[in-house]
Amino acid sequence: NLRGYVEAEDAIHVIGGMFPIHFRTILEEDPTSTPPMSPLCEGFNFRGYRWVKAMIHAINDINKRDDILPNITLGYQIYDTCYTMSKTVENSLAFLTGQNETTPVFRCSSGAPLAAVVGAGGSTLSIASSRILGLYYFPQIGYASSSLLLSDKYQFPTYLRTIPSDQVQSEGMADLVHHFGWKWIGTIAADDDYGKYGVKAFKEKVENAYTCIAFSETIPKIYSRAKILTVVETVKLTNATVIVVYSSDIDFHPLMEELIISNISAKTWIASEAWITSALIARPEYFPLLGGTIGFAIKRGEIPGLKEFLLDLHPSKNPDDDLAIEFWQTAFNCTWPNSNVPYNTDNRKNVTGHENITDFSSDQLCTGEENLEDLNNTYLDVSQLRITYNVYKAVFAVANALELLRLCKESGEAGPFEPGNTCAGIDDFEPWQLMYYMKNCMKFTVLDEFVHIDEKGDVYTPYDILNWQRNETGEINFVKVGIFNMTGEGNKEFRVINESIFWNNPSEHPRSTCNDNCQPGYRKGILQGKPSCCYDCIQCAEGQISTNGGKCTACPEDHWSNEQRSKCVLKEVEFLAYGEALGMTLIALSIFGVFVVLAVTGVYIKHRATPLVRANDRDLSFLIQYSLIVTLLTSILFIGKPEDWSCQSRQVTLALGFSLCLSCVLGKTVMLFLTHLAKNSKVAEKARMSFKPIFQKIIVLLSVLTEVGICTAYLILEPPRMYKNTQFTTLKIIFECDEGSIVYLCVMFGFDVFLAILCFLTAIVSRKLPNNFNEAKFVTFGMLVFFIVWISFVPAYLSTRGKFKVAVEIFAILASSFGLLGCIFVPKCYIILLKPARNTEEIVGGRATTNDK
Ligand code: TCR
Repeated sequence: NLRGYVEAEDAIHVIGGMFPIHFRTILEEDPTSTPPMSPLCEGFNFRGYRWVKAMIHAINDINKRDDILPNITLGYQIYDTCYTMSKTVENSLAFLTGQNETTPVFRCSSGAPLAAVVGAGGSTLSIASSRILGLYYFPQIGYASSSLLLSDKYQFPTYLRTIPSDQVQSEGMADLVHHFGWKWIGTIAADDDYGKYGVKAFKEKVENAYTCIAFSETIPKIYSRAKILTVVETVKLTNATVIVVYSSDIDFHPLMEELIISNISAKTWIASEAWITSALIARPEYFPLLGGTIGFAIKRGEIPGLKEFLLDLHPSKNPDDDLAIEFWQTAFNCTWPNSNVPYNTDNRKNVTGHENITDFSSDQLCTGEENLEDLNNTYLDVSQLRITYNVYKAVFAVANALELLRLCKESGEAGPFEPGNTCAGIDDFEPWQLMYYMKNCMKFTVLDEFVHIDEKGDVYTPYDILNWQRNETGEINFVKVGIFNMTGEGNKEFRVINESIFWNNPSEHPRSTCNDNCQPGYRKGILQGKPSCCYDCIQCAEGQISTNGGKCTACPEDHWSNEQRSKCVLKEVEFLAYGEALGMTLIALSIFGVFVVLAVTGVYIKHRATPLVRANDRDLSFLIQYSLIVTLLTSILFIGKPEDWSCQSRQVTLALGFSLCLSCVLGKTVMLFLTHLAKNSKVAEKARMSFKPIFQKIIVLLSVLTEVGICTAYLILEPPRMYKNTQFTTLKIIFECDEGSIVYLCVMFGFDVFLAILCFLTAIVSRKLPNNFNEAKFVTFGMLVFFIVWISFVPAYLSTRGKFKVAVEIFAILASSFGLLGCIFVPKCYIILLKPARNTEEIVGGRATTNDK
């Protein structure tokens, strides 16, 4: 233990300090057979020793100054925590008793008054000591304890610190992880209040639906190789490439030793503040594993004169200074003559393969001539003064409070303390009185930096984001690649310069995901019992797509998914097109039919004066020919992409065409029928004679008008519409006509059928007329063809789909038109053209030519 009293003329106030000057205590096996003893420590911590020196340097600086605590000299009393809880508790009790005994008697009168304690290193230690010191309202100010727990002023009423809470650092780490899009992260925490609460805060901030924790391991506090190996195994097996380590360097170091043996590579380590610049970890031999590490470091500071102060050390200066001797022995690997200060021992089992207590001490004696300046060692490295700077600030914080306390009396004004608004005297005050100033008035300036410690005892200082890179000589450089500054809840600044980062990874910017993203066309499928970042990729269902491997979405109505389910493509449309073979054939047939009809018309016009043409009303014949042209041409309306107009016109034109045709035929057969009847009765003869040709046309007119009426009603009330049929198959859209009202359709065509039946009946009755050219017989044939075609049409129509349905209908139209054409006109043309001899009044039946007088 270091007790230093600066020579003083005036009052001496002692500031206590607790630092981890050693790494660990030597565990004793069997304490019951001897009186209990405080354990010894081993593993000299150069960094901790530098902190000690920084505290002493700060006190010296204050003592030298006139503007703060003039004429008052500060002293110090520093204990080694050996990085263990038991030592820390023991030290805290010693502070309170003022003795090296562990009997808690509050503030012994002997010795100088103790003002406050600076320390104690890690969070767990600060928590332990603060619980004891807090009982007496004893001010304590930490320089490295960053656990969130310490912000709780109910539990730790007298704890202040010059390091920001890990709440801030965890927030920064989460931002970092989100910044680089890492989704699958491992965490390793030291088994203490720093690691556990730090990782907890980190997890709370980082975990969401897209970011998951791959594993959470802890590093044992008491060295255990078996436990460390399980952590190594996890790191080896995991597919997470980003690992957050929340631990102090001292705890992380043994794990590092094992990790380096197991040849793990291509991981990116995220360092917490406690090991990012640690010389214990940042060693060139660890670079293959830890190169590219990114981490947070609190603000760096420069302390003038510290380097010289650190160099001002020699064991011969003070023979009682065991630490100086141990320092010298460890730094130069020699033994100081005539001293029994041990060094370089390692009593842990198995740590580096050595089973038993090991003493690495060398037989070489130290000469005292060794040159400190040649020493390349973390003790002398003043390039990364971060915690060291915090120590310096902490000492100034105490001095500042003391100064305020002193000024109270000096200013002569009323003080804050009950009763009677008194001030406390600088020579005799109670710790809680100093605590009053430490709590309420913590705004001061250290080395030109303004420091503000808030009511919770917390500070907010910016963090540097550092990246480990190797320089030419193979040493590790901590390159600043960004900053993180949080000045309160929700008020933060995060900046990283991606380009300047070195990655320890073959692929420049490491990615960390449990699974790769799903391919387009696939979606994420939950895996039972796994975190949401791990999933199966499942192909989207038909008709659904995913463009980025995320969600499957349904395609719009007239679209369908492609084979890969990566995009929606227009559905193939189906209709009977003009261009295709079937369509062209049908058009050709109908045009051919039209030409035939025109030819017949031509023949009729040319031979219009002949009896055969004049017989049984020439006008009706022309009308029939005309109507056949109409029906033949309507088939063209059925071809091509259906539109509303074509759907509406096609059936109606067809029905009208047929009704015209059939009514004209009926006009003829009625005449034949009457002729037939006239053979047998006088009355009928009379009727036939009075049946003027005009009546035939009236029949035609009435029939056509009736049909027009039906069609109009149909078109107005429930007209057909174009319709995209997507029900029938999912891959195609069938363009077809929705017929609107089936009832109207049936009535419309039913009327045609009715006319056809009438024609048939009248014709069949008159088929035996003794004529050379028996028109009735051919009409009967024609009607038979008509019926056969349309009767067979129905089942054919109902059993086909899509464009073939239309083709069937066109086919029926063409067939029936050709049937009528063939049966009614071809035989006549045959006679007119080829057998003109038979084209005479007698043969045709002169009486039939009544209208051509
Ligand atoms: N807070 C740690 C201890 C620690 C530390 C350090 C130890 C911090 N930074 C640097 C050695 C060196 C941050 C704790 O336990 O709270």
